[in-house]
Amino acid sequence: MHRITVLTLFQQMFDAINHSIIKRALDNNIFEINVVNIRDFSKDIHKKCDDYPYGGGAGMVMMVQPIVDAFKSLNLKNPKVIYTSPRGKTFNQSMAKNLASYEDIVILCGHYEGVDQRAIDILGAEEISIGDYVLTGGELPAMVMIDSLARNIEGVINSQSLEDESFSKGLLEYPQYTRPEEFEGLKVPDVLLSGHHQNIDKWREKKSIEMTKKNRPDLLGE
Ligand code: 4G1
Repeated sequence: MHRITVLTLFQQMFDAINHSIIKRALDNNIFEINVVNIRDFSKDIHKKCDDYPYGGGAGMVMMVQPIVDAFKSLNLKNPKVIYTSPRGKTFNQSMAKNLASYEDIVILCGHYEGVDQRAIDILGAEEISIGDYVLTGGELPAMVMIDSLARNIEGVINSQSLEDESFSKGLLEYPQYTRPEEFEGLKVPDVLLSGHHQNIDKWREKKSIEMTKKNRPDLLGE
């Protein structure tokens, strides 16, 4: 069984995962998500987990002791440890596939100005970012990574839908339609109703290439 442990100050944010399609896989014991509240490991009477940065500057830094104690309490043998961070390499599908190969993953979520560097060093964490924008914490990035890696675990979703996805071909997806055939004067393209599978495949590939040229020319090396 795959196990993902999240270290966070905002445990309730992870309730959202239990309402996603990943829920079925959790119910089937394919993997388990263990959300640990770093605050439970604070030694401060007020459960304080952040402090002023050495050297000055704005904001607060998450303290090393509660994080390291939370991690040690897990008693994991050889986990893959990730720190969600704008300093990391940008997360992509091949990283999602790679993470799905680990039995034990720990994800540390930062808040405020981030965590004390010694926590990253002691946990041996790899820094991974979900993209270039400012966020208030690493919880949403952690959930993005969990959703994405979980669906690459054997048995979570059917293997055909995994193969069919756009990233496997390096192109964006073609447009999809479902019933009705006409809505507010807009018709489904004739070819999709033709039953001619070769023509349908050709049309879809043409649309994929058009879409990729328009929105993601970088995927075509352009
Ligand atoms: C400098 C974005 C700071 C943000 C430059 C993607 C962003 C974690 C991520 C920040 C975070 C840029 C992520 C910024 C993230 C400590 C807690 C860092 C929140 C924090 C572009 C705030 N992928 N951001 N700093 O957002 O954790 O994983």
